[in-house]
Formats: sequence, C-alpha cells, structure tokens
Amino acid sequence: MTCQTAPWRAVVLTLFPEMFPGPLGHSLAGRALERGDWVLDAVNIRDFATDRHATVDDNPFGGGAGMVMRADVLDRALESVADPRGPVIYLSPRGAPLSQDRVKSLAAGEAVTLLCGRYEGVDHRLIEARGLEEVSLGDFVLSGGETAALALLDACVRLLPGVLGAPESLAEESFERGLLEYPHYTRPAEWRGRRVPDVLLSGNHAAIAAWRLAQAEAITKTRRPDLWSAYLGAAASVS
Ligand code: 9D3
Repeated sequence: MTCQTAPWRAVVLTLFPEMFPGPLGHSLAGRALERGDWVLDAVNIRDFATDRHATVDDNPFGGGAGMVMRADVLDRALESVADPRGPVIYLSPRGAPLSQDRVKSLAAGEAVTLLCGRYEGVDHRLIEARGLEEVSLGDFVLSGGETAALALLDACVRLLPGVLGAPESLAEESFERGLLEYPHYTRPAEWRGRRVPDVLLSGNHAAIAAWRLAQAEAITKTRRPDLWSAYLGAAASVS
C-alpha cells in the first residue's frame, strides 16, 4: 500500500544530525521509513551559526556553570524548516512528561518539529518567542535531547497507519486499559524448574482472560499506585 496523502514528517534540529535515524533506521520504524510511510529530516543547528568558529552556545548571563544555546542561531535553524506543520517541541528535562495520549495526538497530526538541546539548554527567549512546547521523558538526566527525540519518534511512528500491521494489538496495549501488562510465557513449558502457570495451558479462554486481568491489576497496584488510583477512578465513573 502506498500513501495517498503526504507522509507523516519529522524534522529534528540537532548538533548531532548523524544520530538520526540511528536506531529508527532499523526494525519496524526503519522499514516504514524505507516505504515512505514517514519522512525524517535532520537539520544541523551548527549550519546556522554565522561566525568563523560556527559558535552555537555562549556563557549564561548571571553566571554559573555550563553553556546556553543561542536564541539567534536556533531561530534561524527553525526558520529554515520549509512548510512547518504541526507543533514545535523542545525536548527538555523541564518539560511536561511525555504521555501515550500526547504521542497519539502527535501521530494523528501531519508533522512534528523537534528541537534537541545540548549543554544546559536553550536561551529562554527562544522558548517564549516560538511558543515551544517543552516535553520531558521523565525525572532522570540525559546528556542531551537527541535520545529523547528518538524515543518520542519511535512511540509516534509505530502508531502510524500500516506501520505496526495489526491495529487490534494497539487496542490491547496496557496503557489503553490503564494497567501494566500481565506476565508473558512461551515454550518450554518448564524451564530451570519453573513451570508456566497451569491456567495458560488449560485452553480455557475465559479463565485465561480472568487470570491475566488479575495479574495486571496486582502488578499495577504494587508498582504504580498512581495508575492504580486512576484505574479505580475510571472504573467507578462507568458503574
Ligand atoms: C546543571 C543542571 N543540568 C544538569 C543536571 C540540567 C540539565 C540540562 C540538560 C539536565 C539534562 C540536560 C539534557 N537533557 C535533555 O536534553 C533532555 C531530557 C532529560 O535529561 N531527561 C528527561 N527527558 C529529557 S528530554 C531532553
């Protein structure tokens, strides 16, 4: 199947364009990229520096450790994005945590532009002037936005029509139900003295579904009290 409308497009602004498509050139996303189901443009921010040394950063006003990416250089890089469609996202540890809901809305759109920071981050005036949406992967420290951009793109691309193949497997995804996944098993039925739970070998599909739901609920309750509360809230509002 070929794509009737324009393919989903990602533009990534980075000081390390050679990091793209990187892992997204393999597996599912890589085959989708080869098929033209999506398009990836990596823009080298350094190409928009104007001085002899191609400077992209400078010392922070007010002092302190580290360097800050210059607003003027980044603004020219953003201006160079032809036919900008969709949101411009700045991958930032200060951003709103990425969620599957946001991933879905991005994948449903026609394009995203991703700005990857290095050093301490970008001049705050650029964020304001361009109305950048700040997105984080969570409360841990990366060395830059590139690996976060790769993760965000992976999450979006697998949702594009035709990329994953079977849409029913998406509907069953744990986050759709608001629960973590039940445990999975395959052959051999016994390995290092550990047997697969009998119910999974029983052929009783109702019993298997009930066991899996109970397992998903138990693991969610212990590992993710935040998801568990939301799940209980959702269950209460439908009954
Ligand atoms: C001195 C304070 N800095 C280091 C702890 C703050 C800082 C600046 C830049 C920390 C990390 C980064 C680079 N990180 C990202 O660009 C980033 C990120 C992350 O670190 N964690 C989770 N999500 C993201 S999205 C982009």
